[in-house]
Amino acid sequence: MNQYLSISPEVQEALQAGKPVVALESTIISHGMPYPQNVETALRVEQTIRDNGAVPATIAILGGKLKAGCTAEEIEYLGKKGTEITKASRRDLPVLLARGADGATTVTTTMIIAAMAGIRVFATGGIGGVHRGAQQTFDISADLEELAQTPVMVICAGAKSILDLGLTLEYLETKGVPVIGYRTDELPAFYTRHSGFRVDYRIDSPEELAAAFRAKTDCGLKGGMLVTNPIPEQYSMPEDVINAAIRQALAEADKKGVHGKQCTPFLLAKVKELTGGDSLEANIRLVLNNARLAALTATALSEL
Ligand code: PSU
Ligand code: MN
Repeated sequence: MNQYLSISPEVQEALQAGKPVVALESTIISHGMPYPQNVETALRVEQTIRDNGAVPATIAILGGKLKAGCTAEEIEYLGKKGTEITKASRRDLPVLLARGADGATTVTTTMIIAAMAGIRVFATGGIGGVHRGAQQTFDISADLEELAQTPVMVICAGAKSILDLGLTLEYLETKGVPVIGYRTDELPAFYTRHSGFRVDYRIDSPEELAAAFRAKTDCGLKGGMLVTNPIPEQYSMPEDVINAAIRQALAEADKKGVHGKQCTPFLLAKVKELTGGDSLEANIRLVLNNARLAALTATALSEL
């Protein structure tokens, strides 16, 4: 095992016994929600995974260690420090580790660490993708390249339309990443169930999700699989409200010249500010919904 990886005793024991484990990211804690709702949500997500028969592994970089499985105290620390903790993507790992620093893991780095630990299923809110205007800016999230090369199933609620969802799907197609709709034919757009874009396949059960992922890895096809699970109807937001907020956020980012790794956090924070508590509530609900599906899928996978 590599000297930087630190797996919690509970996660280690579960993996050795072949029990289901679900990875969780920490950028959503440190950068995605305000304190204390971020900590409360992270702990509720862990509990949801336990209630559905799996072991949660919240992933982060702490003191130069790649942690697979954080304690409640570590989650509190990640939530309280918030944006002071570096948002860590693939390119950030070498220097953070060499310095013994902390990092909040994005979808990319959570996949990397999950794969190192032997965790195959990961639940989150939304993934990064191809930004609008990427033809000029080249702003394409490293999450897409990670999905192309690292064998982890990512269960999310789609992607926010701060991104160019059409180009994001094109990129994933080129890279050979299966995009699955869970009980839907349409790519969900995070806060809403609809985007107008079709997914590659609709799958209706955790067992079939597990079987598809198993087939992919059995054939030695590299890379992950993207499962998009729509926000439950009763928590989804009115499309006009969310689209107006996204338009305004994009216009402000453009005016301020926001770019690079600040782009996604800026847009997410602006949308939240403009939609108030409603979007936070929707965000919490969809993450819990993904955690449940991930636990059931990890269980199905452990039984194959
Ligand atoms: N999209 C969301 N919520 C998030 C993120 C993206 O709807 O919290 C976070 C995730 O951690 C994701 C990262 O992996 O932002 C992508 O950042 P970037 O676009 O800079 O690659
Ligand atoms: Mn980017």
